[in-house]
Amino acid sequence: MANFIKGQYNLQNMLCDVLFIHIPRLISKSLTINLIPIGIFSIADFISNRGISTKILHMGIEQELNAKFDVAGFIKENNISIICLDLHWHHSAHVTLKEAERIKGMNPDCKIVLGGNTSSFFSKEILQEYSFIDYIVRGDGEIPLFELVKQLKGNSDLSKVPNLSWREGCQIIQNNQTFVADQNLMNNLSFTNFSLLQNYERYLNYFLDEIIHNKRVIYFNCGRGCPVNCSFCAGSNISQKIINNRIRPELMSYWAVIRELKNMKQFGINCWYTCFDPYPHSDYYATLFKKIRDNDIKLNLYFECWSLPSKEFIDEFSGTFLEDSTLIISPETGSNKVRNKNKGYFYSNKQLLSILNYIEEKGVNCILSFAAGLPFETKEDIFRTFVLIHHIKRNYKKIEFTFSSIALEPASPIYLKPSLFEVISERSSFDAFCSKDTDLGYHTDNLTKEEINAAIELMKIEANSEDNMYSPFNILKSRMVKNEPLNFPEILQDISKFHKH
Ligand code: B12
Ligand code: SF4
Repeated sequence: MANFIKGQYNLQNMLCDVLFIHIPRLISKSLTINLIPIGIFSIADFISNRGISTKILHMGIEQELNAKFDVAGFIKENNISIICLDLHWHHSAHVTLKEAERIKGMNPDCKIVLGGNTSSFFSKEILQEYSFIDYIVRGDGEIPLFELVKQLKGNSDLSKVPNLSWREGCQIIQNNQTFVADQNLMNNLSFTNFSLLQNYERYLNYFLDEIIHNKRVIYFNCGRGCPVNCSFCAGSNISQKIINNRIRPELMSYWAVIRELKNMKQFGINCWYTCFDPYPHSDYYATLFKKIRDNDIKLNLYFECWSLPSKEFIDEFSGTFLEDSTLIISPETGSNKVRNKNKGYFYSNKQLLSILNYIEEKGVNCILSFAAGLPFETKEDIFRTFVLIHHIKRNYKKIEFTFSSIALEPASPIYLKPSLFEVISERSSFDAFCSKDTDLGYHTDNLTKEEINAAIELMKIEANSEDNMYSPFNILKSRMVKNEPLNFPEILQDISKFHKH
């Protein structure tokens, strides 16, 4: 706690058996891989409770605090023998492998373990092509990593380690994926043992500085998995089956969630962000929120809804959390047809507007998230998104917007079967995700990448523009009326010219 109060950052000598390292990647203002996967905290806590000394290091934070910090040299100096790197988000594949190679070059005797969604999905390809990676833990990592460390320190029978991919001579062995964290195990995991992270104060303050202002935010989900299949999502039911061998979502018990929230408060966290809503029509959260009130836990909550929230949910939400709390809803498109074809949980524009009325009535903050370039989406469908944004902008006071493109994610339904979704994939192997460039990785039968990106830029302008003849909505509307083509890149260029002058 002293560290928290004084805000000191320092890197002590770290004598530990297992070091987790997060290699960040800052791609653009809106896309960074700066967060450590939440599951790293639970694995690190799990193995350290079983007698394995463990630390977590965020390479970006260390370099921010000491520009000369060199992770490979640090490992050598501290003689650490097992290095765990998360290769969860594909965007960081390139930088993670580059750093792994440097670490191995300087520390030939250390063992490098990868884990996380992307490395789980491409485990065979990675082990075949990158000799400096020793092991990959596929899917949930708690028991497999514990068993791996035990074997490495003992008699090295790797065939006993569940979920492990490894090399025997030139052969890649994929042990059975028998470990899937269930409710019982999850209830006993801690996601909030931040003291395992070196200089955790800086990490907890990252959002204070960068994203959600004036808040110490922490991400935490009350379970794992998803029952539905959104076309673009690599956390969908079908993807979870492939990556985690998880068939259905698993939810933590209320008492375990309450314990974690109380722990958060001890670290001065005043904002909980969650993106886990597998059963939107159940009363799981309504009941949890009542218990949060009973326990007098005061927090802001940012809640990503996987469908539309019900009125009961909104009542409980607004009656439980502090005033900056926000609901994030992702209609993605203004076209009912496109939403129906792409989202696991469908709702119509009419249902959306009706619940927005209630959200406004209750004075709850709400952010709507939109995209462009979804499978089956035409330019006219994108115009419907502008119509919806325009309508909401004019009729609702508190609703905000966010816009982003949806990249091709490995193991998502569109990655697995692009032609079924009329998508032209530009990435079908691990190497394709390893390039330094990160773009959408696909285009569709109806839209080029340039058109998708321009449409998103126009949406951002629309959200902030006055309702005059130069607004993207009005320009698109007039083109529709005159039956002129909706050329998003050209319109974007014209509007930019207008802004310049
Ligand atoms: C919650 C969530 C988030 C949270 C992240 C919170 C956090 N700190 O982890 C938020 C909302 C911030 C987020 C952001 C992003 N996310 Co996200 N997210 C999810 C979501 C909904 C659930 C993930 C989760 O909670 N898993 C459960 C936790 C407990 O486990 P875990 O962290 O995965 O770790 C376990 C295993 O993966 C494994 N493991 C992980 N790392 C390692 C390392 C080692 C060495 C070992 C042994 C094991 C291991 O063991 C852990 C414990 O068992 C999934 C979709 C889904 N339904 O699963 C998408 C998902 C993971 N996200 C995704 C993406 C793309 C992103 C963004 C890049 C989006 C963007 N464009 O900005 C950013 C990246 C942010 C960053 N790194 O800074 C993709 C990943 C696809 C891919 N293969 O790359 C997914 C699958 C959704 C999708 N769109 O397809 N996300
Ligand atoms: S609801 Fe859709 S976007 Fe959310 S995790 Fe499930 S499949 Fe992914």
